[in-house]
Amino acid sequence: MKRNIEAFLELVKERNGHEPEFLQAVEEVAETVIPYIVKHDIYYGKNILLRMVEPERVISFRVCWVDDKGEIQVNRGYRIQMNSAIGPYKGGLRFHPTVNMSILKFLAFEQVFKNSLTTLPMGGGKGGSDFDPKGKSDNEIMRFCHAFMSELFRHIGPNTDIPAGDIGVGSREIGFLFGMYKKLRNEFTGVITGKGMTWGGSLIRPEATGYGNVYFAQKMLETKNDSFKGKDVIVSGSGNVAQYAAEKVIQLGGKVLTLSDSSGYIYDANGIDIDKLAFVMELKNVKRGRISEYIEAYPTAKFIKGKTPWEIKCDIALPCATQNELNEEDANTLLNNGCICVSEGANMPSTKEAITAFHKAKILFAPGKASNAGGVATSGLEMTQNSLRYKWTREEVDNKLKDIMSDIHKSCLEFGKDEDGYVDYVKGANIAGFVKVAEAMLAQGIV
Ligand code: NDP
Ligand code: 2IT
Repeated sequence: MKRNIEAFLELVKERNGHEPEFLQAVEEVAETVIPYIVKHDIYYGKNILLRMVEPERVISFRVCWVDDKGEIQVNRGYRIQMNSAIGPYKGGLRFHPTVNMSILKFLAFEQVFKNSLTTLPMGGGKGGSDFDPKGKSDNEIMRFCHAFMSELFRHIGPNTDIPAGDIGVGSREIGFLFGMYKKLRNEFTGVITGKGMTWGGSLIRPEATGYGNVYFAQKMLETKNDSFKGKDVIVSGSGNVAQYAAEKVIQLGGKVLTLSDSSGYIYDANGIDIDKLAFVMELKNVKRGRISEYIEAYPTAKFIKGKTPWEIKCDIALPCATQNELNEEDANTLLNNGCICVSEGANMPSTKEAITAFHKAKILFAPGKASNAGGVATSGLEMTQNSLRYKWTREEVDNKLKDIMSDIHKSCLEFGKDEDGYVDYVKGANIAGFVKVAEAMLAQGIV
């Protein structure tokens, strides 16, 4: 078995040696899925995983735009159309200076498994740009988004590829992107998700990733007859996912102690309550400020510059910022402090070594492709409402989201339970996600 996995990874490394994040994501899947393939004749010898690690299509393009000083700026735009076996390509757009092929291929690869887990008919894709929205004016953001869409529009469509938000792409950017798509195509379709409530967006989509992550963690805690009530919770990030994860934790009776951004973290020993969270939302989403400004409003809290929040003692940790933000040392600190549950809101926030430490300690650990799938699942619900030209209520969408997270949890139990009863949610999510895509690929032949 070990040899099978090594031989596969050697081949993938030969082709993608310069893409560390992509290789990291592939390695994690290969280690759990190859043993399953070898045991099941219908998949064995069909090179399904080898086909899955090669994107169906990679689009890379130039994005030229003019900044407020009248200078011409040039950025790179991408869309990775990874796998369309079970539905049109679906996945977010990331605008961040670190965006490159490795980051987007890892995200697109993860998205294929995640979307499969949602049970909705969505293939996987991801895109974005090395454009940095930080410090840009609204007009600069608009000009960039319009320029980006003036090329991307040829490659997407409501039945082909449906982008959405991710880091650096929120409701403001989605508006500008949609506006240019509509103008160029002269049609109003649900080609992007995360739209505003008055023009085709779904209720609960802004909340969905963060809420979904907490619903998933709740399901994991229930297996131990436990809950969020009275728990100390640390959250990283202070963007879309972190904000709504924090909101749901507070609603369920947990105490949120931290939030962060790329400059450091804030620690509020009294807990970040709903009023303080409203302050953070205004600070981040409207004023576009830094998390350090929290301590100006709440001076009893502390700002710890240049660090991540994992050193704070907690029961539950929700990493909701970015990839590889939690390493082995952080994992050991969390474990030594008595942490019982880690549920990933971000994509691949824990390093491989950190996950090994969590598994060794046999705590509850959920990989992002399972626990953050509520965002894309609700995007799927937005697509359905757009096709039906209909709008479900907040409660209807929230109930569907809860059901989907509960179903994903069940799938993880089905495929992830070890002989000693410990649930390896990484293995469970990878195999459950794989099976559905593999069946579709087998049925459709060599294409
Ligand atoms: P936002 O842009 O709204 O927020 C990102 C947050 O993460 C910010 O607080 C940002 O801080 C912080 N961050 C970003 N990069 C770094 C870095 N290199 N080091 C430290 N902190 C960093 O993005 P989202 O909340 O939407 O996304 C967060 C994570 O969740 C990502 O991994 C994304 O892929 C994942 N995700 C998002 C979904 C969605 O629906 N939006 C769905 C599923 C997963 P700063 O402002 O300083 O950059
Ligand atoms: O990583 C993700 O799942 C997202 N950024 C959301 C994708 C989507 O299509 O809603």
